[in-house]
Parts: sequence; structure tokens; C-alpha cells
Amino acid sequence: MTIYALSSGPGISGIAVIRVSGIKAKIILKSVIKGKYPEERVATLKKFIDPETGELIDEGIVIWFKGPNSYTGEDMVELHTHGSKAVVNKLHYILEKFDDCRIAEPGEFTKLAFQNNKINLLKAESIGDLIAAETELQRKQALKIMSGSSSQQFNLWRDKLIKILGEIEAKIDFPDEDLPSDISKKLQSSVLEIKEEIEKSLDDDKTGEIIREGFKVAIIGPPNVGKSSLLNYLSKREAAIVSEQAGTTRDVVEVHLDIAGLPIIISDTAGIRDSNDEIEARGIKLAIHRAEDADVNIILLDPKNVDFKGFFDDHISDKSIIVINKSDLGLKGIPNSILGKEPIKISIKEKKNIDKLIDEIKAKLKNQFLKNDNVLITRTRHRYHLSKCHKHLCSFIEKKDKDDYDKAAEDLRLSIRHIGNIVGRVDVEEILGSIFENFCIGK
Ligand SMILES: Nc1nc2c(ncn2[C@@H]2O[C@H](COP(=O)(O)OP(=O)(O)OP(=O)(O)O)[C@@H](O)[C@H]2O)c(=O)[nH]1
Ligand SMILES: [Mg+2]
Repeated sequence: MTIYALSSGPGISGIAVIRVSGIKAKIILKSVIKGKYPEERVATLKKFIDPETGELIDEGIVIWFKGPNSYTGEDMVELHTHGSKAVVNKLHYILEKFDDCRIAEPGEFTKLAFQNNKINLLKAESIGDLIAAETELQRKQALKIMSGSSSQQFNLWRDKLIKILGEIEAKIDFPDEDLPSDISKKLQSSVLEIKEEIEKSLDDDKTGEIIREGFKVAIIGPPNVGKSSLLNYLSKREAAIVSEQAGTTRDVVEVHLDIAGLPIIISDTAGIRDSNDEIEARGIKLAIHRAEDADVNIILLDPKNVDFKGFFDDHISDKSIIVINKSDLGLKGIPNSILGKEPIKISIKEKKNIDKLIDEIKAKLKNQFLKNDNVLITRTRHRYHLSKCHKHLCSFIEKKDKDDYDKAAEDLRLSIRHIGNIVGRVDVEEILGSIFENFCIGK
């Protein structure tokens, strides 16, 4: 099967890139250009034609990648045309007419690259992350994973475990061989070491996942203190309705922001108070959930709404930033109990001190999540498999008796399988290979 797709994204643009991958790529390119076939990997200016009528469609650059030296590992072609809807549609129409040629599914080029062993699963995922990256931090993280730093670590653990399994399997298969009597202890301590390293990686405050998805910041507080005004100010648009009526916001209003390179999902919520109004009460419940779920809470008050009883008292924690808005109205009436908590005093109306609040958000996120540079896990999928791997290693370590070799080997096999799942490598042959390598069987 040969696939094609517009790789440069929809919409009018200076240049559009259509990629074709598969066995027919060469024939297709031959049919849609005039003149000599281009050299491999050389950008060449060509006229595009309709192969049926010979009609000129556009003029642009073509590049021919002969497999396996291409992104997908198959024969590939790139057609760089002018980025008009009409040109792109016409070329799609022509490509569709070739036998065994169809439009690619989402991510299919990268899937092919993975299936043809051009990239591992982590790299495939991080290419997706890089394309989706909205902020510097996300770009850097995606690029780091793409360049293979975490794959290396996962593969290193996996290789070590495969080696240990090799030794254990040899012991099971050839019990008469002269293996050292303390083999069990030696293997136990090697596994213990890996287990502890994995433990450290798992204990990472989920930084990688949070960076990928965005830090969650919730604005909470009593009604009418200016929560929606703050959201609108930070997002530079009228994302939420602002009014002098208390109880305006009911639903959670969410906006994605880039604050100094940090990906932030900020939520405006319903003002929290005792309410008999059913809909408002539902909004308040949502607000409380959002506050619990957030990485940072901005607790917004104004000089008239500084009642800390109930909810706010309970919810002040390391993740809260206490802010008094409407400082333009004077700060009279703020009790010492609140001043003692050193709130940031802002005025959205007069655009005062909001930079201080932003600095505090950044500082909080950095302290909480960006302490560790060595992030390995960026998806729930990685965490799931690494935790499972860890669980099986713990179970291996509990098996001290020599009679438990069979079961211990199974624990190792499962842990290897889980770690292999992260990078996309699950291969029994490799384990067999390791036995041959280490014990010279057959000599
Ligand atoms: N004086 C003054 N008024 C402000 C300031 N910020 C917001 N307001 C006003 O306060 C009122 C309430 O603002 P909102 O942003 O709707 O408040 P809220 O907290 O979202 O209110 P609810 O959604 O009802 O909980 C509006 O009339 C705003 O114009 C400020 O810094 N100073
Ligand atoms: Mg509001």
C-alpha cells in the first residue's frame, strides 16, 4: 500500500508539502512531473502535471528519498507545491486515482517509521509532542525525549535485566553447570539496584506528564472578588463574563496560556459561598473539585471579602497563593490574620502588581515541579509500565529461596516485558540471545 497526505497542515500557505510513502512512490513521482527523474535527496524544481491529460498543475520542488533512507523507511517522495487549496486538492485527486494508493491515517507516517524500526515508540510519541508543543518548556521536553535520553535509560535497565534473566534461565536449564553458589545473592543485589533507580524515577511529582499537559492553576475565591477579571486580564481576551453581580460565573472557564514559557491551564471558577440556588451550588462543587485537582490555587479575595472561614481555611496549603484584589479601593478592613499570610495585593482595574502574581506562580511551579532535570516519564503509559516493572522486581527480590528460581524468572520476564513496552520492544529472541552470549552453549 502507498499512502499520501498533506504534511504541512491545512489552510492557505506559501508552500504546501505533500508526502507520499510506499512501493508506488517512485512511479507516482515519475507520472506527475515533467522531464528527468530527480536525483536521490536533491531538492529539484519541477513542473507538476496531470498524468492523464498532461495539464500543468503547478511548479515546485520535489525530493526523492529511496527507502530505507527515508522517514518511514519506505520509498518516499515530497512534493512542495504552492499552498493553495486548489493545487492541493488537485494533487490529492490525482494521487487518489493510483491503484493501491490512499490518503494516510493520522500519524501513519510515524507509525510506519516505528514499524520499520526507524524510530522507537518513545521517539514516535515525542515527535507528536513536539508537533503539539505550545511553549518553550514543552518543546524542550519533547526534544529531549526525541533525542533519546530516556530511551537510553529504559534500554539500559532492560538490557541489564535481560542479562540477569539469561543467567537465571541457564541455571534452570542447566542445573549441573558449575555456577557460583552465591549467584542468587549477586543477582538479587543487581536487581535491587535497578529497582531503586526505577523507584527514584517514579518519584518525580509527575513533572513530565504535567509539562506535556500543562500546569493546572485554579482561581478560586468568594463571589465578586474579580476572578473572571483576572482570567480575562491574563488571557488578554473576554474569556469569561465580568459583572458587578455576585455569582456571575457558574461553569469552570478554562484558558491555555504561555506564561514565560510555562504551559498553564488556568481556570476561572464560581465564587464559593453558601447558596440555595441549585445551579450555583453545582458550580461551587465544580470549583472545589477544580481547586483540589489544580497544581496551584490562586485564592483571590478583596478587602470586602476576606472571610477565611470554612472552605478557604481548609484549602490553604503549599499550593495556594493568597491574593487581595481591588487594592485601588484601599486596604482597610483586611484583618491581621490575613495580612500575616503576606498576600499579594493587586488591582486588576489599575493593572497593579499583577507581574508580582505572575512571578509567584512561576516560582511556585518551579519549586514544585521543575527541581528535577532528569525527567524520564512523560505519559501515563510510561508510568503504568514502569510501575508494573517495579512491582515485578519487588516480587523477584522477595524470592530468596533457590527453589523459587522458576517463579523469580517469571517475575523478571514480566518486568522486562513492561519496560520493553515503553520503548516498544518485546522480543523473546533477545533473551535467548543473551543466554547464548553469556554461557557459550553449544560449544
Ligand atoms: N475597583 C475594582 N474593581 C474590580 C477590580 N477587579 C474587578 N473589579 C470589579 O469587580 C466586579 C466583579 O468582577 P468579576 O471578575 O466578575 O468577579 P468574580 O470573582 O468573577 O465574580 P463571580 O463570578 O460572581 O464569583 C466587576 O464589577 C469588576 O469590574 C479591581 O481591581 N478594582
Ligand atoms: Mg466570575
